[in-house]
Amino acid sequence: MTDKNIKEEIEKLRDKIRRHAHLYYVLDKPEIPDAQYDQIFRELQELEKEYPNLVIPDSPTQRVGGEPLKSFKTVTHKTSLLSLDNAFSKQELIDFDRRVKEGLGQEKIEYVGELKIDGLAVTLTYKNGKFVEGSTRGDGVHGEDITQNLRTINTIPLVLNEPIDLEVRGEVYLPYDAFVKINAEREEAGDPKFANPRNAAAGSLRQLDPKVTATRPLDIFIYYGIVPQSKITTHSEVLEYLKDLGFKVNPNIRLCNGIAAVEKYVKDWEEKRENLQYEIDGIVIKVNRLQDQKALGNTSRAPRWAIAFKYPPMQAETTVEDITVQVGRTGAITPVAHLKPTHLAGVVVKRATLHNEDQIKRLDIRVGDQVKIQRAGEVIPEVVEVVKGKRKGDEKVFHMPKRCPVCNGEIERLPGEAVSRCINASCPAQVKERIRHFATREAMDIEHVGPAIVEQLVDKGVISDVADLYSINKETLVTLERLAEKSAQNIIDAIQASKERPFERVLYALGIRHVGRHIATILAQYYPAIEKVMNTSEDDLSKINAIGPKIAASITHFFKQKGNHHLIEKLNAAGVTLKSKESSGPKPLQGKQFVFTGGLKNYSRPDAEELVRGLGGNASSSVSKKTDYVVAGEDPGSKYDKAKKLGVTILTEEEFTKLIKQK
Ligand code: 1X8
Repeated sequence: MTDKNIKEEIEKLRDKIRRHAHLYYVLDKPEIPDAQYDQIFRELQELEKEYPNLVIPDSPTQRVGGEPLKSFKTVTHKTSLLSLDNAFSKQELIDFDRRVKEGLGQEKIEYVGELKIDGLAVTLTYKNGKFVEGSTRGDGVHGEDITQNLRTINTIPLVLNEPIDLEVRGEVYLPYDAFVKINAEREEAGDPKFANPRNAAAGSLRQLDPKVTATRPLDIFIYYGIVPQSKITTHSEVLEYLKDLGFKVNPNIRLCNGIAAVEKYVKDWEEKRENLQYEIDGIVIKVNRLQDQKALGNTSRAPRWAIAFKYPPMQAETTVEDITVQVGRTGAITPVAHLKPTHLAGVVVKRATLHNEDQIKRLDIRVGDQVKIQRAGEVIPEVVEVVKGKRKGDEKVFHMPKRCPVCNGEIERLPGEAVSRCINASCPAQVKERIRHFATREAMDIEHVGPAIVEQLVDKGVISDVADLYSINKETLVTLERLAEKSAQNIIDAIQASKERPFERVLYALGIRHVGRHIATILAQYYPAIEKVMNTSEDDLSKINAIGPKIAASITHFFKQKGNHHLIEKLNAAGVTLKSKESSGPKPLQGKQFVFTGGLKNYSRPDAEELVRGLGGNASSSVSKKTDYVVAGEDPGSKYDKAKKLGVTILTEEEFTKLIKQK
């Protein structure tokens, strides 16, 4: 092939991929099987690998690219992104309609009704049909440049069907199923869960590393465009045109002739919204004719030609069929309501947390009650109210058990605490939860050792603590239900491999209350061996900025227990890593000059400087050409500007943590 032919071949593949990606992601109507699409995609990747000079940024293979950013650039929006006025009642809708009619001197107005997506507003700029910049709404005047992250969203076209200049606005969101999955992973990893899909989407868009964003299946609906098309006279035509250009526009749009039709649309979606695969918090109503929009204009905050009707939080009514308690890893007893299955916000709900004893008393929740449940952002819905009018009289008052339902051990509730706990550390429920936690990916990462295996091993008395894992043999494993010899060997190998996990993982895996991964990492930095952690005092621990009194007390409490001393001995005998790897040879930050500026969240200034010195580096207070790194915390001062001027590498606190963790 000649170079020209190859270039043509590559462009043909790109066009083909764009077309099928649009069919698949935007229209949800694929014409070819996934495998075939993957095949074409790989073909392009291979050609581009062979001819790297022909790679262009708009190629479908180049969505995830670029290095992690140090921070987001601020951009000034060409036209401000206004917010919307809200309406909370039918009357407020009628008032809006009256203002519009008076403003325009018309009898009846044609409106467009659209769903109000509960996500993050963004604006996308295209030049000559190419996506060149995307930013957050910010305060409406200034936003953050998140182009790299937006490029990873498959429903945002990198190239439009026409080579035009254009600005569009839309809402980035995370579908429920992706949200549920991400939170399950985070829970397993010991990372804090996102409270709702909106926060998860925001967190994903604010990643400095686009590779992380690319792992989150974010999506977008485009709802507004400033288009260079003189023939278009209405907003609904704008939306059609945006669709033709390749954008994803929400399909649930309705033309409403007059405010009564709008009311109907609002009412219809109040019920139907529960079946959507994404969260909406209301309806947006817009005057359809662009000329009318222009005539009405804006107030300083919001357009006069549009309004947002806000729905109340999503609730459902169902019956409490039973109340049971769950025993967690630390013995915490959580009452759970078992519900008659009901749809709420896109998922079938069968359980709701009742939090604790006091909450049940406060709301007077009884078995058999008709209750209102609400998913106010939380993943697990909660009971918010009992429908007392529907009581028949045979509902049963719930009493917290006096003894643990699993081990029959004593349950204790300390004064001032809301939580009751089973105080028997060898309670099988706790034991199982602790072992499960120990084996999770983010802890000791023991593949194949999931909840079902742990359940069997504990029930059969093969293991009763995490250290016992290391003495399991294959013969015992093959006696377990549904376990072939090959799988048994895999489990043994995975357990053995986990002995090599770094010390901070082990600290996290022990399951000390309030010690998540982050705290475990900090602990391992300050106390590079298990004896050091065991022998420290609450006072000493509290001197570390990230460790508050609650965490410090929990750590010392854990290591005061005889059983835990014994556990550590067993882990040690098994050969599990119980100290940080000695750095051999020159220290990893030898000779590096650090300057800290601004407030750090997880370290005091002296702590951070001490960490740097421990790794062979140096910390000083002023920036010069000799400075290697400036670590910029919150509200950095003039040192930050100076570093920028001198071209010194600037790190965020997160990047600093990453850097010292790598070393
Ligand atoms: C915000 C939103 C709008 C629409 C949907 N979801 C939103 N979150 C829409 O127009 N369909 S408009 C809007 C705004 O102008 N602030």
